[in-house]
Amino acid sequence: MSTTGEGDVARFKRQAAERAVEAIQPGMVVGLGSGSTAAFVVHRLAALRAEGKLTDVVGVPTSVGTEELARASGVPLTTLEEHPVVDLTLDGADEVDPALRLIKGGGGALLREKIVAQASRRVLIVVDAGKLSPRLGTRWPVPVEVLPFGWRSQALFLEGLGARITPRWGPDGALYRTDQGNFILDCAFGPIERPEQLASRLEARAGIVAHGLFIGLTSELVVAGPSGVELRR
Ligand code: ABF
Repeated sequence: MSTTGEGDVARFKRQAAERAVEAIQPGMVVGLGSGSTAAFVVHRLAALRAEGKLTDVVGVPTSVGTEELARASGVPLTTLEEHPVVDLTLDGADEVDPALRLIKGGGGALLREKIVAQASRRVLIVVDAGKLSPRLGTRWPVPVEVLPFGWRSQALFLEGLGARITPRWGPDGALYRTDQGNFILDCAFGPIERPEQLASRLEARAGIVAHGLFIGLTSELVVAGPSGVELRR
């Protein structure tokens, strides 16, 4: 019997990312996601550029971290101001259900990731098979980005919706700040029966800037696991 160790997960992420990069066509404006899987996308794109391929592709980064990685790798960047429509976005996820609904934001970049996804003609989500879940909320909390102003009121509101709240902390021992300077409340709802309904309630609340439920945004999923790399629509 084979086991799936840490090294295997990294390999699956790389394999899925490399397959996803095959969807990039010359001249495209490409949304560059955040996280370790999306980092494999940036590395692959940089390697292809070094071979003289896809040299006219430009990226829209979804986080300061991805922007820094792309710059360091020599991948040219643009902005949504210059290109308000993105041809294709490649991004990771924390949890994916059979309807290709997602939980994202474990890395804290959920707001920019959602803005870029909503600005994209096509969104390709790239994951290792360990991210697949029968029901969202089973294996990951929903990250909710809140304004610092009134954040404790938002925590009470979220508890009222049934969540167990963990404010996210940064490595400096202070509350974690997103690229926009906001806080994140990780909300463990348990398996979520109606993600659309929960998303609507979160979106109706002032002070909640973004949430990690990505619904109706995934065009395709590339998933890699012990049985190979698979494309799902
Ligand atoms: C981003 O990175 C996030 O939305 C998600 O939280 C995370 C996935 O991380 P990794 O690819 O490192 O598993 O896509």
